[in-house]
Amino acid sequence: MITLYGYAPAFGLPSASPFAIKTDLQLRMSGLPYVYGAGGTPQNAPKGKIPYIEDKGERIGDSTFIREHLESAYGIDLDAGLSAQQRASAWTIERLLEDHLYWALVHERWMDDANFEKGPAHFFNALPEAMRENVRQETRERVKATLHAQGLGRHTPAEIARLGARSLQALAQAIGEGPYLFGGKPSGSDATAFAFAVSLLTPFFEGPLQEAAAKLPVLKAYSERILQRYYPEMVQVAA
Ligand SMILES: N[C@@H](CCC(=O)N[C@@H](CS)C(=O)NCC(=O)O)C(=O)O
Repeated sequence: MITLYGYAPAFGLPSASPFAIKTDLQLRMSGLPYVYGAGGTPQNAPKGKIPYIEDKGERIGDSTFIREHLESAYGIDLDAGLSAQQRASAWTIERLLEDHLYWALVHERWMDDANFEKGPAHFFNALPEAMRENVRQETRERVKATLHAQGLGRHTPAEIARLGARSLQALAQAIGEGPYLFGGKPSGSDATAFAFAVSLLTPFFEGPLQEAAAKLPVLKAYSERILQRYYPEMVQVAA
């Protein structure tokens, strides 16, 4: 049985991590049986990041490598029916979301004081009180340094918001009439698109990126469509 680590509801979302939401949805798309594992933290992960899975004693980190593993080990193709050009577009969309929009999301959640206090600051609640505040602030500083090294952190908040909004608009254009990214049938990159759409649409965090997402009805309709199809239990809870 496959065990998925790093997937735990937070901030009104299925998971705090869009990458964990992506992997969870790709597991649902694959139809393979799996369970959620307890204690999945970056510290325990093979690559120091969540999500990761354990399958028949093998631990695999990174959502893209997890997908590769599911497809090769179980003879699945989450992009079945897509042309070579569509597969290339799928990869391009995933890279836009995971390697660009993600960092704008991190900026909105970690660098905005109010969002940080109600969101990521709680990641450290389980630590002993004597060290909690230090680790919280050190981690926030580390995220700031990572944003600077990645490059987005060198821009002003308004510039970051502008770039992030362009990526969201590009995603909405790519979905277009839908119902899915590549027509009538969901494929692998819909998991990534869904993960980032819900992560930015949630009103839990406030800021220009959330506002930009909320202005794109295509994103909301698309997320709801995927929720209905793959997360009926959540739709029932919300109803
Ligand atoms: N390329 C990775 C990215 C995963 C990732 O960035 N995970 C974040 C949470 S959203 C994480 O674990 N960060 C912890 C850290 O950087 O220390 C994937 O696709 O799985």
